[in-house]
Amino acid sequence: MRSTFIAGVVVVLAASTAPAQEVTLRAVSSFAEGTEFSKNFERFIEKVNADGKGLIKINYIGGPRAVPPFEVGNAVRTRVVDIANVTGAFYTNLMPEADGFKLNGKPMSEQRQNGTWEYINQLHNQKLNSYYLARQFHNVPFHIYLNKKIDKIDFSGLKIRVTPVYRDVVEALGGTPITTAPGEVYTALERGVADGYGWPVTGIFDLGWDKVTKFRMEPPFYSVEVNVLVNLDSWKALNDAQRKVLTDAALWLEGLDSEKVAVIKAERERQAAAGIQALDFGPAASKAFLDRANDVAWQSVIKRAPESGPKLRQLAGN
Ligand code: 173
Repeated sequence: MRSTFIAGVVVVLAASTAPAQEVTLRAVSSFAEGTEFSKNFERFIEKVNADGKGLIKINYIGGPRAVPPFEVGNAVRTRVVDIANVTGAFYTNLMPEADGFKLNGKPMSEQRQNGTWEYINQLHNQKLNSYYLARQFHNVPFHIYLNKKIDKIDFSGLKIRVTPVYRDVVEALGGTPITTAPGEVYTALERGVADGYGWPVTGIFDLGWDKVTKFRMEPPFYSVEVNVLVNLDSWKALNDAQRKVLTDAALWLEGLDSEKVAVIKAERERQAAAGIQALDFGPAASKAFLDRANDVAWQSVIKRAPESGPKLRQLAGN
């Protein structure tokens, strides 16, 4: 009793006399820990914790076991977490136009200069009560992976696992979309619930999908976007020095995209070595697919976000 009381007094004194308080931010990722789309965020956390010693610290809670992927946007909006690594495809319920970010594959250095970052930051301020700290993977495209061979780019009769990223194009080409989180892809393929799935060119080995994948359809399309968002109240509560640690680390994180050129090349070779066969229908069919994929995606974004959709398209220039 007596010793507990004394310990309590000591703690209170220590807290009130501490000079500059180190702030701790709680972080989650919408992708599994240690996998392709979490790895650079995890390096970012290490950097912030090293560079920000005594000023700012990130406490990484983890991946989808902590917060389900499609709820991460809401968790950062409501400050259940302070910082999140999440793709816009997972929070289209709160921001329909987030589906349009995949249609801008310009480097972030350019997007920060031409007003795109600023506009997308405003959207996040308003709709997600968050600050758009960084966007990663602008130079990493998506593919449709299949277990049934097709002889032209037509998904009629095929059930394809999607997120909002691939839904419109899969439907436009006659497929039946089935939405799942990444954590359910393996089982859906193993059980034949899905005949294929959408996913970036990288990362299929992380969860063992190579064992349940036969084909990768060409061409690659769109542009991966995984964002680092900070709850806006958490952001405003930081001082300038703390914000600088985060901003400097964010620019460094965006710069890591340059590593992806080599990673993509190695990944395609690894897929071939694992027996995953590329289905390539030649330049004309590929161009027709890319045009269609671009058109249906913009139409869908503009329909759901009549004000911001056209603005995003103008900024993307496609
Ligand atoms: O397929 C997905 O789950 C998805 O939409 C996505 C988005 C960005 C990176 C990886 C996957």
